[in-house]
Amino acid sequence: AVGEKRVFEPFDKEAFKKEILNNIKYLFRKTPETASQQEIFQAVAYASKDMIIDEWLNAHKEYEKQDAKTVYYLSMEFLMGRALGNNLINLCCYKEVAEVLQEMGLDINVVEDQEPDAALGNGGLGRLAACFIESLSTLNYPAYGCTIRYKYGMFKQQIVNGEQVEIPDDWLKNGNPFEIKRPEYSQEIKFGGYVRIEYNEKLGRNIYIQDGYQSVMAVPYDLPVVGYNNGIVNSLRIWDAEPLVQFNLDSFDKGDYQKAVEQENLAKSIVEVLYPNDNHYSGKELRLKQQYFFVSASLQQVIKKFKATHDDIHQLPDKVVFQLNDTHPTVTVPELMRILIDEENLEWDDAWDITSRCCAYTNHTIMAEALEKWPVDLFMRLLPRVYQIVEEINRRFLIQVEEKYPNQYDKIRNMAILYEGQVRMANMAIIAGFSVNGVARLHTQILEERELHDFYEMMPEKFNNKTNGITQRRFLLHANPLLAQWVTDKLGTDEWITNLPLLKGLAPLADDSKARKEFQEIKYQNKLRLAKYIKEHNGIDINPDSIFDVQVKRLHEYKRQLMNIMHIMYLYNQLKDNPDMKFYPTTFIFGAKAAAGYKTAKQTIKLINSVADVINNDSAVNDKMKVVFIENYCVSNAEIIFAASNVSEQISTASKEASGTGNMKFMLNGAITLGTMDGANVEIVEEVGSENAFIFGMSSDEVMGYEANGGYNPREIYEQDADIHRVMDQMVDGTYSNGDTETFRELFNSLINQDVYFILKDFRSYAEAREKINEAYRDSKSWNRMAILNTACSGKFSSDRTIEEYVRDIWHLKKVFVR
Ligand code: 26W
Repeated sequence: AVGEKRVFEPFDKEAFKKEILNNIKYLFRKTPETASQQEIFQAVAYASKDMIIDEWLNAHKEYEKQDAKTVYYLSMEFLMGRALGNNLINLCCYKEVAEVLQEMGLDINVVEDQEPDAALGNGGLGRLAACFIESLSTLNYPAYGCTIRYKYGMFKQQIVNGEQVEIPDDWLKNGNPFEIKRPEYSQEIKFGGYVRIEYNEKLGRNIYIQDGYQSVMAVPYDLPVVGYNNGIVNSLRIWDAEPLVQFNLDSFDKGDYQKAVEQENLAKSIVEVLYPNDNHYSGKELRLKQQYFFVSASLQQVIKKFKATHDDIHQLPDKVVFQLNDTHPTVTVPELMRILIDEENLEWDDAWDITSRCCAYTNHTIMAEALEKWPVDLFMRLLPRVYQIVEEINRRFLIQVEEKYPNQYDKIRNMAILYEGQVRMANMAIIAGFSVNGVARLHTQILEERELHDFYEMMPEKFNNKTNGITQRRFLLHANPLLAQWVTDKLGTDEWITNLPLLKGLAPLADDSKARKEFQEIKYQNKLRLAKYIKEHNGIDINPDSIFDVQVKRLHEYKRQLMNIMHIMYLYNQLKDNPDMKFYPTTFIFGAKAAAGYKTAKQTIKLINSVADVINNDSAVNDKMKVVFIENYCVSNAEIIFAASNVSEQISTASKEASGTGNMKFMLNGAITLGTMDGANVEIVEEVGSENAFIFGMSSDEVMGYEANGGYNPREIYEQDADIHRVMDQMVDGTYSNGDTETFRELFNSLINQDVYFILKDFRSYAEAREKINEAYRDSKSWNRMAILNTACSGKFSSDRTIEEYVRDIWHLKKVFVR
């Protein structure tokens, strides 16, 4: 068993039980019999935190002793999910704690279910950050994740009358047992005002002073990030905002009162809520405030910490690296310049050299609407001194461009930071940093050859690829204990937990009929678990013997959930016309949140639920197909869903999905990819072999070719393909809207006029691939063979591999060992 392998102190069950009982008593004045489930969760969480604290202290003592270089992963989002289960797993005492709880008459799954998800993120980018810091700890690297302590995380989704309703996520309402407040590291953050210029005799130059500003206090809380069985605990540092001066009730000074109210409001508003936009920029002032708030706080703290033990600031790049998770924290660049010039009194060239050797940037999307371009007037008003520095960075860069490409104005148009009244954050990140990376091979190639071609041509040495990955500790060991145990038994070792490529050793079992039976039985048990979840949460009965065909991810047009549901409408027509058609029973499962203001996405959710309503209530087809929309798709239910899936829908328009990481979680759990040649799907197919995946649709080159010519004519397909015609018409003839013809009109119009994402164009090829998959499932021998091979070939997609590549090529960290 996993826990027996604990490298450090053996786990003391009796002591742990006592600790839980004590916590129940001293925190809540209760007994296990009278405590609520939430209180029991808290008692267990605090007991586990006590196990973490020593390792946390120890690891940091060792970092300081070795003066180890540290990566600061700066991200507006960390989609952590629940902590308890994973902390216990990484402390190697999950089984033992489960036993302790059982002896107390408690079920560990029920206890875990009391914990709210820490949903400080939207989707892929935020979950990637969470996997990365977990891998960093497991691989013994000193690291901090830095972000905002949002009062409200990603909204909870309810479906009412088929429509998405957003419920605030009050995740801190019962407190957070794992966090520790660190008021001693508070930092003042200044907004607005103006810049006063003064001549300084000693420096022999002008100095710049921000005056008339408003400020807030950034107060950090630390969350432990436990490494797997290695005694390393890093921190996720989440910044809260507090007013600088507390209300002084004795003061009758009106000015003070006014100021106190303003500061209170500013502090409250900054950390109030996570923006629920994924892949869509909306130039909101408050968002820029959030960005500057957590970046400035993190940088100020890093510099103070560095200076406490070093006297030459020029050595900063030897000890510190900032990884910018997309452009959201790019204000790091001018803020670090500001600190070095205004506070450390460096000259520009010195400051620039240090800044560029400390900053590296990751690009996560080529979607044009995701690009952050702040209006200059807004930027200047909010961050007057920082803006001056942006201007100077831009001015100096354009001189270089002019030197290298005289009179080539297209170069300036493409690469300038300041252009047409906007501050283009991606350009600043690329120009300033020493590294620019994409998140899958195809994505990086598109960046180099197209989106960022001018930059690539000018500074090719900065560009590199880091194909994304996922942590197997959460997405196999915790999410799928049955499969995890099977893998350990078959490999005769549990070393895959920290060395995922060892899964390759399972490949021969694909040809072993006993192993295939076992694998199938595990999948079946996981399908029962998901069926139970769906029954409890959606009230729908599903058939565990049916194919579980699953698309779970953010709702976005480019991800083409619409193509999926239209194909289900098409299948339904076929089954109605031809009841004896050969068709293996299938449950089509969706999970997706739409950004609150994204109308097309919300209409798509409505369409999926409306189709589900009709189909699930039609007894003529119910033994063959069902459609389920799982409410509130999030990290905690994702773990249950991946484990239970047979088919992984990865059907984005080729070139649009930078990488995808859900695709990897499905693969790891033995689901077969039905996908386009997009993002990391390309590398998944390369690993598992094209005979073990179902690939369809246009290539990224074809897509980009059409785009260069202004698209294609979808109306032609509508006119010529009778099946598509019928499905399209059913969107607007009331079939799925109780006779109303307008509910889905906009979806219909967008398809027939533009079809920006080539849904009609790829439809036939998708239909063929789905038919093949339906056919393939009948042959359980070959299906389970494929499924085992998917798990066996998923070793590349561990975030451990990704992190080792970041360390080797970008961060240059050294492993730190404790004890
Ligand atoms: C400014 C609004 C905004 C918010 C979030 C713009 C862009 C984003 C993210 C970059 C969107 C995102 O999550 N991208 C996803 O990143 C994953 C991790 O690299 C990839 O696997 C996904 O393909 C990519 O869509």
